[in-house]
Amino acid sequence: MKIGIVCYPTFGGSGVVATELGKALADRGHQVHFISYNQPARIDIFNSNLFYHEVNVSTYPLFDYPPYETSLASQLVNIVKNEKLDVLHVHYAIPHASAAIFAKQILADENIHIPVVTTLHGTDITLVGKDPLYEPVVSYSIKQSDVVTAVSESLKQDTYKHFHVECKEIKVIPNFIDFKKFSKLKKEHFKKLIAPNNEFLIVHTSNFRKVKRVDDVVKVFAGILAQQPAKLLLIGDGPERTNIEHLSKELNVQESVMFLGKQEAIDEILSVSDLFLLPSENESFGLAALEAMACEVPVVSSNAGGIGEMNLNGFSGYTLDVGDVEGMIEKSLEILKSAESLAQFKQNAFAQAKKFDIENILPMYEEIYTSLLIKKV
Ligand code: GMT
Repeated sequence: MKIGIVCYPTFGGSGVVATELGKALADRGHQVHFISYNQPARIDIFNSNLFYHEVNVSTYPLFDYPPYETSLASQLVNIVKNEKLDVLHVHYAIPHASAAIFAKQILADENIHIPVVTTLHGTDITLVGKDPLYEPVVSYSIKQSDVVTAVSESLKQDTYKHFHVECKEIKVIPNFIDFKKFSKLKKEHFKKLIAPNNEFLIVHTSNFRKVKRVDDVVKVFAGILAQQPAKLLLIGDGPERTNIEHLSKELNVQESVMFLGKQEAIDEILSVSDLFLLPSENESFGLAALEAMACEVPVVSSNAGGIGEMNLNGFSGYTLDVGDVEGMIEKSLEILKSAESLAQFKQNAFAQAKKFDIENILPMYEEIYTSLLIKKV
């Protein structure tokens, strides 16, 4: 099959899911065309089934806001025709779904039928999408997509709550891990380097936006540090970083907090970590936590959105109410209280992550593409 994948090229979750899905589809013999404004992170250019098309936006003095969506729609039309694509799979509703629907309608005018699969990821629904500024376009794009998927049951319900799309079936296909490419590595020397006194390594990865509540990460860490020797590894960057630096100083834990910035080799860091914190205000799925679990790292998280569908309370870690810092400290210490307890939670975290093996999830997407192809004939 020839599949066009439209996504954000950034380190964010939806881009990672789209890229990993495309790579796995290419490994299975499909021809995959990534369409984005930059080459997606983690893409493997040495696979003969993988192609990358850059979306260019020409500027003009009149344009305070360069028309990215128009450019994307036009280029989708050309790519579908030139590459004879069978299906377009767009990740993140804004503006990918509406651009794809526009391209679909232009192509229909030329008697070319291109099915569009839209995967909703989270903030495209729960934060940005429901903004009245975007809502009508997002609703229309959802209704006009041939198939709509959401990465959790919680996100599916949020979509029905915020948009008038009751008439549209939304399939839940959870995010996944490709264990052949992402699993615990032997990095003992690395652990010795950052935790020379065998401190517990607590980790958090995000884009440091308000919704992630990184301040709670630092507060929970301060509570852990008061009881156990530990270090906090903060991976990622974003608007909250300066506040977090200040808070670390205020709580007098700055010596034990390491800001690692954006990292590609996250699996290497996770491989030496003991506990992952994800106290988000809202989280449709929490791929970062699943990646931690795949590297045998238990998770203490909030129970917001779809996190609880992935992090099983009392098994792979604990889920607590948003903002329950004391509870998160207590449960973190419970996991770390003994070598036996930590080993059990690590084992459980891995077992839980295994349920989201790409081998189980990828066929769900292939089934959708095939059903659309059959309809097309
Ligand atoms: O805000 C982010 O976390 C980034 C965002 C994205 O689209 O890149 O992540 C969303 O999609 C991820 C992949 O499906 C999910 O794992 C994240 O939970 C989701 N983020 C939120 O819902 C806040």
